[in-house]
Amino acid sequence: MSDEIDITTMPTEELLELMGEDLYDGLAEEVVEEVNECLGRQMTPYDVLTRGLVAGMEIVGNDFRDGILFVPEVLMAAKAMKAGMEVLRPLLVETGAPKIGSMVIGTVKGDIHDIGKNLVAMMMEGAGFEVFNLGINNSVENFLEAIQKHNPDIIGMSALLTTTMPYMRVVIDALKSEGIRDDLIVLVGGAPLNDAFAEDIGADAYCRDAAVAVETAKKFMQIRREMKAA
Ligand code: B1M
Repeated sequence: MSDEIDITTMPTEELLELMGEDLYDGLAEEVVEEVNECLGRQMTPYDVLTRGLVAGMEIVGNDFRDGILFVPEVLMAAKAMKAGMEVLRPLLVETGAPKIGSMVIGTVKGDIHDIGKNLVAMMMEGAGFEVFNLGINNSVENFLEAIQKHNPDIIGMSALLTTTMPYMRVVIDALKSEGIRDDLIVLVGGAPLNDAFAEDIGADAYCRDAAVAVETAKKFMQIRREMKAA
């Protein structure tokens, strides 16, 4: 569709709308062009991400829920989203700041959603954290192994399904059994979660989105530093 349109003369609001439509249609090449055009207009990578890609994916999510879109179409949209994110990735993770902490992050067992988790990983890197991204479908053993290997300050878990979110409790219970729960900051996120769930399973905090994850991680790191200094 965007082949026939000159995106360079299009007002930015329309361009963002088109990005959402092309993401919906799974047109990765067009999405990449539009992301680059937005960046060329001096939009911040974060704005392109949230006002373009994430907004577009929200519409995909609604239509998936309502039975208008099906898995193959959503996969195409996810591919287009990832292509756009790849353009933004170096810009979001670029930081001259010294490392302020480290994080192991993964999507829990049974769950293959990774777009939001990857976004969190990128934004955390951009904020100066060293991030070890375990990918999708992670068992307790994967998390424990990564914790042993990387000795992180933070463990982040993502779940997008109501059927997989209870697995976060399994991981936290394993941390308790291993006697390492209190050595770690445990942050959880994903669309079906909320504050009450996080509290109930014994996480330190629920993070609504990637920006909140960064803020929360920084806040907990600060508390940690103060406790160590005291
Ligand atoms: Co799926 N899917 N999906 N899906 N999918 C949802 C989650 C769903 C809500 C769609 C719907 O019905 N409206 C629904 C879940 C219903 C439920 O459980 N309540 C659903 C379903 C049912 C399924 C399948 C079961 C469908 C099927 O096979 N019949 C299946 C499950 C497969 C599995 O995991 N075992 C499935 C499959 C898929 C695809 C493979 C097609 C694809 C995933 C591709 C991929 O990730 N590589 C997919 C997609 C794309 C979605 C939707 C449409 C979009 C998710 C997304 O990427 N959002 C989603 C609908 C929705 O969420 N509204 C849906 C964009 C992303 C930026 O947001 O992931 O929320 P999000 O991440 C945010 C925050 O949540 C937070 O920060 C992120 C960035 O701001 N956050 C964290 C996330 N993780 C965090 C971790 C942290 C902190 C914050 O750690 C500290």
